[in-house]
Amino acid sequence: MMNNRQLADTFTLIANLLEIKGEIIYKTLAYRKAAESLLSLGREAAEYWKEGKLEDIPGVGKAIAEKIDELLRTGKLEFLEKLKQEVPEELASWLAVPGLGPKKIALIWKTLGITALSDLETAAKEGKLRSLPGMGAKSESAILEGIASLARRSGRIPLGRAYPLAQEIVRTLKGVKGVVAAEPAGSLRRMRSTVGDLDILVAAKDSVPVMEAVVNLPGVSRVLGKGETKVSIEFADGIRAQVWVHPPQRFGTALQYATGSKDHNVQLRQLALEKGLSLSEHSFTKVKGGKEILCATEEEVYATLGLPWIPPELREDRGEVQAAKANKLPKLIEVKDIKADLQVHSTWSDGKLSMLEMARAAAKRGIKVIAFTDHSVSLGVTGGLSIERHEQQAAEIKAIQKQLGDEILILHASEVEIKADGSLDYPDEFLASLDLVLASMHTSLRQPREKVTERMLNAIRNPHVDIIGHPTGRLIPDREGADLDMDAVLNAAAESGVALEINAHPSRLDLDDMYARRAKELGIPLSINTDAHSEGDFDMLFYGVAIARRAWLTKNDVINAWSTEKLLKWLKNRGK
Ligand code: DGT
Ligand code: CA
Ligand code: ZN
Repeated sequence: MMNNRQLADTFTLIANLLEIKGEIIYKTLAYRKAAESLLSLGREAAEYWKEGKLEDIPGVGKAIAEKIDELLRTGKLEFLEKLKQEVPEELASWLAVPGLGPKKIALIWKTLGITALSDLETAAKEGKLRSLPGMGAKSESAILEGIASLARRSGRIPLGRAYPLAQEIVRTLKGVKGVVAAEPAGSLRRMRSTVGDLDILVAAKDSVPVMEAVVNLPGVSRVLGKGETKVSIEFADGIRAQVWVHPPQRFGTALQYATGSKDHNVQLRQLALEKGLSLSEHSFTKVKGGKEILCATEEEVYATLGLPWIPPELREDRGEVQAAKANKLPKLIEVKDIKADLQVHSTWSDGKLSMLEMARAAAKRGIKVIAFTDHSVSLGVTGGLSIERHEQQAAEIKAIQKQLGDEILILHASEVEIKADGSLDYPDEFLASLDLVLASMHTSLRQPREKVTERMLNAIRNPHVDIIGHPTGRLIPDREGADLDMDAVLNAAAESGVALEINAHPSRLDLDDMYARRAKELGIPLSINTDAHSEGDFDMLFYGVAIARRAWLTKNDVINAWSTEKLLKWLKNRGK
């Protein structure tokens, strides 16, 4: 049965094809709205469907509900199938090329009769686009540059895209006859913020039915290679995956090997040799005599080397093997340790739900303290708040706090814009009156290094600022962070005592693990926040926690894992 992401992808595809077809924007909006709503929904649409309540989903009216119903019942949509006959599906992928809109796409397709992106590139190189009406040599080279930048950035896959896909594959493979276990491995299991490809490990005696199931997974467009125990596939959107099948009694060594990283594995093989063993993906072998030692679990692999099991997030050859040897692995933070969410938005700025709805959604997930950090006044597009509007928000907080009692504590906060000149969006007196101040940059991120660093230092040194939100401002996959002098930033943060955020949203994951680990070493408190704009966003918390684990953080290092008393005391010491 289709999940929310697949439904959303279907509606986005419809909207894109309709636009290329030349339908007025207004007609495509309902599909885009539905797609967006499905992606941020806290529950599966299929559950609403079973209850006959599809129209309860925000942004879903009668027409969309009928389409969801058809998709859930049949896995197909007659409307879309017809549309694809009018407008080739491949054209939708052209929309990802910067500088190429639906009108131009339709023009090129209709005059040149091409639908593949590679043909578009060839046509541009051959100078065939410049003579089309309304185009010229300039727009032709812009398209070429756009295709090139697309290729550059599609190099690695955002974890937020790869992770749900891997879960789906694993779920399907677990249902295949004879499969004992199926687990994601590779950089995805280590929870890197982007991954090159997906690696999936399956334990089964017979690999044939698994291979069969893999090549028949929904969305597979090509089989890149198929051996006896390994198969590589490519999905229509270019994502590649390899699935490895090993007998259950050898699953431990296989999973360990495929999880990597390569450098971590080199360390383990070295350690094995010191013990007179050679380690491969199949087993340990005694160097003398050649006797095999099989490991069904990873715990056995590490135990054979005299080590405790090392969490996958640490396996980057950054001292984890030495720490394991000395029995000094950190007790890594877990999702259940997180008690506070200190960056949350509501309808007071650009959030989708009211403060009451967001607070309830957070409380349902075990959160005890929630800070509403609606945007500040200069970020006009998000409905940033004037001081006057803040006063109204404060009154609403008071009222809903009464309603919620001790279910959850609400903090009146703000995500204050660090403006291009380094000043903050509100005067100090007002900042001092808030329960918490999170300062971030959203604009002019491409300032030169010195300027943007100075701007950040200014915010860090402001005694009213408690947390720096998504410090580098990067967006995965397509925007690099500001060109900050991170040494200067971290040193200033250590000095001022401000906390640095690990923004949990998979399009941010900012700070990333390396900086977060350096921050910890400098004694800087970290803050993991969802930056939720909708209920579904709260479920992205685990991505942020994973980055924190990759940074070796324990619950002491993260202010969101502190008791309410300790957190409030910390804020109080900062003058709140
Ligand atoms: P990625 O996909 O670029 O994000 O990174 P990984 O770590 O997933 O690497 P990948 O997909 O090339 O290979 C998956 C795992 O297979 C890797 O984490 C460790 C293992 N592996 C690959 N090549 C080698 C190798 O040459 N030696 C060893 N020991 N392990 C390897
Ligand atoms: Ca990989
Ligand atoms: Zn933000």
